Amino acid sequence: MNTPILALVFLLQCALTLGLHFHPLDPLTPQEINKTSFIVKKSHLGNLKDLTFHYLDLDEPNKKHVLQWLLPNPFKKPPAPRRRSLVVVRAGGQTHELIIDLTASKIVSSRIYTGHGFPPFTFIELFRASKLPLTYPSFKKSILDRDLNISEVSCLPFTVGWYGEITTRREVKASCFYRDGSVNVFTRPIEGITITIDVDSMRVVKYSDRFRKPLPGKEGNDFRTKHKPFPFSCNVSDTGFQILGNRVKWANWKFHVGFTARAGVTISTASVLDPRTKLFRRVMYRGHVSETFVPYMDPTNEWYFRTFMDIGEFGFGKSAVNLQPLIDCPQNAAFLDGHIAGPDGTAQRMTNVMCVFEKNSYGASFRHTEINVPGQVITSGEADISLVVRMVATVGNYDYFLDWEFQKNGAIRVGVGLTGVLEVKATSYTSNEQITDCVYGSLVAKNTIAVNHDHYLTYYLDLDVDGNGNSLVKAKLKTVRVTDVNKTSSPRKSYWTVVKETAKTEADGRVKLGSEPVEVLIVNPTKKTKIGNTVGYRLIPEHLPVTSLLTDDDYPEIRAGYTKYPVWVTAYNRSERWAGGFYSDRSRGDDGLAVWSSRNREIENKDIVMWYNVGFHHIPYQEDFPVMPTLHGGFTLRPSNFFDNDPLIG
Ligand SMILES: *[C@@H]1O[C@H](CO)[C@@H](O)[C@H](O)[C@H]1NC(C)=O
Ligand SMILES: *[C@@H]1O[C@H](CO)[C@@H](O)[C@H](O)[C@H]1NC(C)=O
Ligand SMILES: *[C@@H]1O[C@H](CO)[C@@H](O)[C@H](O)[C@H]1NC(C)=O
Ligand SMILES: *[C@@H]1O[C@H](CO)[C@@H](O)[C@H](O)[C@H]1NC(C)=O
Ligand SMILES: *[C@@H]1O[C@H](CO)[C@@H](O)[C@H](O)[C@H]1NC(C)=O
Ligand SMILES: [Cu+2]
Repeated sequence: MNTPILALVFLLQCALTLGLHFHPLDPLTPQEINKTSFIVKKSHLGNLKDLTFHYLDLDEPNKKHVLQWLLPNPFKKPPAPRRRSLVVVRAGGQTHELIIDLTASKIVSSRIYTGHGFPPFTFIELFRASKLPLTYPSFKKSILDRDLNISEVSCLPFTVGWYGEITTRREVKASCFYRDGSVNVFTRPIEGITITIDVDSMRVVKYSDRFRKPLPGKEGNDFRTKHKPFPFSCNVSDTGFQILGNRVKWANWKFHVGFTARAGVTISTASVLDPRTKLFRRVMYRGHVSETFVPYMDPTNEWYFRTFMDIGEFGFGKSAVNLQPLIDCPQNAAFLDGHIAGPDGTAQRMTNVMCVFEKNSYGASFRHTEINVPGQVITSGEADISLVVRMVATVGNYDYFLDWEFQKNGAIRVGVGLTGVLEVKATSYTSNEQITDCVYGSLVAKNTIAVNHDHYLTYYLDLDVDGNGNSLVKAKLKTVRVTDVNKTSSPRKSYWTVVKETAKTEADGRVKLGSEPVEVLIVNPTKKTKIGNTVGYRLIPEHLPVTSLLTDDDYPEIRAGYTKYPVWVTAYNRSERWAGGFYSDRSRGDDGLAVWSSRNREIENKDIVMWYNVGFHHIPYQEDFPVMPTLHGGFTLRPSNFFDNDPLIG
């Protein structure tokens, strides 16, 4: 361990070269974002028409280099990985990928992307697309014909997916809603109209007005709370947490928090203290939500295309909201800002988009009462306090809570909360008893069908349990019959036992949960506990797994084939991060988790990545209107023979 002097040298070294709490995975600073766009604008691309920044993020340094740099060795410390940014711009009708070396202030690579799919939309594009219908003559006529007032119409651009077209362009389809004094825009769709917009030229390229449906009323659609936030004090513990730059230290955990336009919160280099050795041991190199997939189950002309990939098409970081004290985060929360690049490539501050707080579950993290010691009643236990890092992404109508929760027992819980307003469709029905045909959803209010759909939040989990070399183990519970030979010795006829299977290749890394009892573990086959068990972490889903019910030949399924299994384990590859592909707008499923996994690489005792789909089949119910009470899901990664005993006892 460092002596105080060594620690001081180390701190001075960091402070001098890089800023006091530098970490190689720190998100780009506002200065670095500005510098990147400045360099791009000065290049040949600066002369092209419509230079727009769609992606601007840290070009993640080589993992080996990062890990070496993080080793606590102040004298032999290697130079910090060079700061580089990865940029995707659109200019002259093409998609350009660039890598900028920020230290040398130069472009180190530049190429035109010619594959399928497009980068995320910018907010300016989405804003302009939302305003376009309001000046489009055919639309104005449709609104007038419906006896509606165009000043009270709001349109929203929806991404369109891919349905086998040979050539595609960057398109959105606008759906329009009638406010008429109401704040819940999404509950009053003007049904029957589809407006296709070419986003590059920002023109309406197709317009159809096929039918009319009654406009759902305003009654009962106000989602504003009538209650004041309840100020409470939760005197959780006196340990508290420390945030130094992007590094967080709390109880027995230390980790790094980042924020990117695409993923939102990222957790990196999470390590947990071993109470026996007093050393931190590695658990996870990087974790974040990688893609979301929200396909609606209505195949009709106005609805079939609604198969959203919110992270690749919009960005969860870009959609992050300012968190509200006492509602989104408790009184004891610390709020953190993030920075993203705007469409012009300059840094934009996103204030209070993350919060960090200690959470008291008001359960015990353990307890025991012992009454069998003569003359004594011995009771022990501890309050269950954990540390939560939270963000909320509001993507159009939906709001997603995303939590990373660090527990003193060594577990990491990932929590997802779904709330917001459902995407609804206008109908002439006012009572469920009138409905005889398929309406593709539930009548949740008069003239209002909430359409059936799914949500899949796919988590990227680069676990490095006690080192890089990890394996996937399926611990299967098998029923054993007590054989005739033993009949006389045991009245029992059966029991269950555990049969462990280690996955060899990526084909074994696709795990169907729920069809048989099985526990999924990521182990380090080269590390054992004192008494010889293989160290590992196991996955504990909070709900029965939800996987896609679409047929394999359906286009949304071709794009999101990775929703067929809840768990995937792949070989680590720095470029394989986004489950639905990097260019997921109008993607064709040719880049993405399912394709990478089909390479069938070896995954035994290798650097591996686990992917977990937190899925929801959403059949809407009346209580989901006008705003949906938060629905929770998630999973826990829990130490399993990682420690020598209960880390809460130490
Ligand atoms: C980045 O550029 C924008 C636009 O020029 C400017 O407003 C902002 O202050 C810059 N930020 C930094 C940290 O230099
Ligand atoms: C249309 O709405 C606008 C703004 O909401 C209002 O000022 C105007 O009077 C309305 N026009 C008609 C014809 O109702
Ligand atoms: C919280 O702690 C403060 C000061 O330690 C104390 O005055 C207050 O009563 C406590 N509140 C609760 C709800 O326990
Ligand atoms: C079953 O019987 C065999 C032979 O008698 C014995 O070796 C074995 O230990 C017994 N197993 C159990 C579970 O009792
Ligand atoms: C890493 O992933 C990229 C994208 O899938 C692929 O092109 C490349 O061949 C992979 N590299 C290795 C070493 O597998
Ligand atoms: Cu839903």
